Amino acid sequence: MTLYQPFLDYAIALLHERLDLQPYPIPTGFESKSALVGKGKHQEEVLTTSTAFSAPKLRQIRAAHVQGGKSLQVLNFVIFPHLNYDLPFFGADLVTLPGGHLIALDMQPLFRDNPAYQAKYTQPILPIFEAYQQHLPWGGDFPEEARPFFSPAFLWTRPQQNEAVETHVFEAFKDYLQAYLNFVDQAQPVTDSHSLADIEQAQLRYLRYRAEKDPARGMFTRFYGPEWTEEYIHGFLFDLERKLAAVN
Ligand code: DBV
Repeated sequence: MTLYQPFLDYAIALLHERLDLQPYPIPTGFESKSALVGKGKHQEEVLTTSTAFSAPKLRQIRAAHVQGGKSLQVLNFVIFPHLNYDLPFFGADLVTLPGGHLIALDMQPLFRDNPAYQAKYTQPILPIFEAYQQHLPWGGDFPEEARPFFSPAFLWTRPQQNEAVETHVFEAFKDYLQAYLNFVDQAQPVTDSHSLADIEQAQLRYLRYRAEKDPARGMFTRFYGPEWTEEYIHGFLFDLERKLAAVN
């Protein structure tokens, strides 16, 4: 069992329980990819597996799980709502590298500085955020240009111990995901054309930023080469532009 497998198992079970899940296509060759990394007794297999679903209000629910031994574990899990809902993105970036753990967990807003949006999608999460923040202190520096994409309930932390990940981070992940699914239950479709245009712009802004600045690009390129990596990023991890191009 690897560090983030219980997170993924929990998420999939909860999603099945609460949503009408449909399979979401994963491009051929990207469901699972492995490489041997390092030399001699440091050699490790690094396996990246992908999981994806859609649901009535959610365009893409997807996970990338990287397993490369004790000091290389990553679960990147993102939910992209359909473009006719004002729902935030669910974003979890759970990263373990030789230098330690790096945890980012948030309901990433479409409209960061809009008070009505914050009242709807951030205020209800703040008590959860505050309950965990005392155990999981602020993780320090992160890219200034990423700030608009995170809410005031952004849980950003660099725990020292595996145990903190297995306990506090896991509980926080469960609470954020449940709270997100409550928002999904309540969400009503947006029909006003101005609002729809604003949502599409906000989704594209987020998606372009993440595809362009993907912090895993270097790692994937080292393991699997640049062609596989770019296709994985644009054809699966952050695929909205491709999907829009395909229908227009
Ligand atoms: N990050 C991803 C995907 C990953 C992934 C798809 C599948 O978006 C992994 C893998 N994140 C990953 C790795 C690192 C980080 C770091 C491997 C470590 C990179 C390294 O140290 O070499 C949140 N993730 C980070 C960082 C942040 C996030 C802030 C530190 C980056 C830095 O300091 O430069 N989540 C991440 C992020 C956004 C988000 C940047 C922006 C909107 O939602």
